[in-house]
Amino acid sequence: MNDAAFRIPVTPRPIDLRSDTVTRPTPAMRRAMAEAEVGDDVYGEDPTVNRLEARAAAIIGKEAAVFVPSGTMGNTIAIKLLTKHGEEVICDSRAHLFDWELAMSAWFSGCQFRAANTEDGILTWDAIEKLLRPGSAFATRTGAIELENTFNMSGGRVYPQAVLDEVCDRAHERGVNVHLDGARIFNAAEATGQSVARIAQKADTVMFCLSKALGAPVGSILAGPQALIDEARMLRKRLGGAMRQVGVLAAAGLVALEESPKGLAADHANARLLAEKLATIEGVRVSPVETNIVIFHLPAGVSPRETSDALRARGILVNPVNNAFLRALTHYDVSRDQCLAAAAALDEVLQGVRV
Ligand code: TLP
Repeated sequence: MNDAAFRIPVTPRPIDLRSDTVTRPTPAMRRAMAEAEVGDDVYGEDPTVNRLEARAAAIIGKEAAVFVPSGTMGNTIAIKLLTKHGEEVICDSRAHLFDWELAMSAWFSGCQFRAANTEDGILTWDAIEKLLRPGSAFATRTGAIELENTFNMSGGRVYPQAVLDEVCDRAHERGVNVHLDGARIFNAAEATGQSVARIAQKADTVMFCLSKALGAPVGSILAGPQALIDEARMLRKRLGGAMRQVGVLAAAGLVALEESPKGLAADHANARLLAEKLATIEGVRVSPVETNIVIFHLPAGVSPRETSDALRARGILVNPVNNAFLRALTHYDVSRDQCLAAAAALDEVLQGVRV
């Protein structure tokens, strides 16, 4: 079959900036999926999954890796692995794991979260140290620290490597584990020029998503020491996340791992362009853009929900995060021109509001 067979016709879509999760698989992914060699992965017999896990472990620089259906499941398993029931986990108060995963980690691990407020999602050792608890007759012990890189809700901010390294080193001196939610770690690597392995080097476990900026249709990776990943397989099964001939998905993940990082520079340039244009609109305030996420505030009194609805009517999808701001993400299914069109549409909508 030639490439054209894998170019699935789709009805024209709006300019979708709601997330980088909305991408559709590339022709190369669809071809790999159709041709994937498969087996029963619960028996460890799916050769494509085995290849993906080995390749992912090598790229992220950990001993072993396991393919999980979602980032949420990867984070959930990591917290369970790194903590004992009843311990605390320190994270940022806007961390995905704390704010957007329906308290799943607390539910599954029996942990309580001690969340710190930061300006930009970057947790420093100074902030963490104040919240650490060694465990006593009166206060439960801190079992793990969770860091998110890039940090979603501050606009894809990248951890300075020295801050990340220091948190891991100091935490380990205190016998505390560190989990890195690296859903978009490849964006951090693109922004800093560091390898993903160097970024994740000192974290005990790292989760990254194939299905966000890398564009695979499904799946995330949880990586860490072999013994922990062996246990992670058991926890994945318990959560109902062990799949059978899942090489059809892993095949897309392999293409995403090898090919998609090459496109991230363009996504970041588009995000910067979008931010630049939005910032020229009267009353719009844009957070600093380091990767592919643009967070912007509207002029005082203008509703993010109503603005989102007005943009939708013009074929532009952008989600309000709350009553304060909206979030737009660039990815390989949006072009430079579509970013310009989105900014122009917002300008038009806000002019209507001002009249
Ligand atoms: N993030 C999604 C939404 O859930 C908000 C998005 O559109 O950005 N960690 C981080 C940092 C994430 O941004 C996400 C998803 C996850 C974990 C969870 O991944 P999934 O959706 O695969 O469970």
